[in-house]
Amino acid sequence: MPDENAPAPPPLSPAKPEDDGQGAVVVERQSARTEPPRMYQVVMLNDDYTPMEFVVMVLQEFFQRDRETATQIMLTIHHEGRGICGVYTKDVAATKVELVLAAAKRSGHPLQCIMEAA
Ligand code: TYC
Repeated sequence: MPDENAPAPPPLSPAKPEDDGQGAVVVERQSARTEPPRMYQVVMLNDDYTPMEFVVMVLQEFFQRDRETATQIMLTIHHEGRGICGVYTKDVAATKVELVLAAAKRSGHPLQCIMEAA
């Protein structure tokens, strides 16, 4: 049933002539509604060498997981081969992957982390 109290959607913005500074008038119509951004999941992969404690620390530090949740995610990765650390916009996901790989490299662990369209 339609909700009569719901606010009306914003009207389409009208085309607005603009002076382009070169003697021509440019008319542009902006689309009224912006699509939500595509989301990307950061996925961590299992290996036989990275210490469990390091993975838990990474999940707490870079993905803001509490210790219990971080441990659960780490165990999922350990048993199933991969696990989702979090879901973010593209730039944020890419930054998290870089941070994890840099931390792993600094510590001499082969931990791998990738991003995938969610
Ligand atoms: N399998 C590793 C071990 O037994 C632990 C581990 C968990 C490594 C998750 C990587 O993404 C990973 N030490």
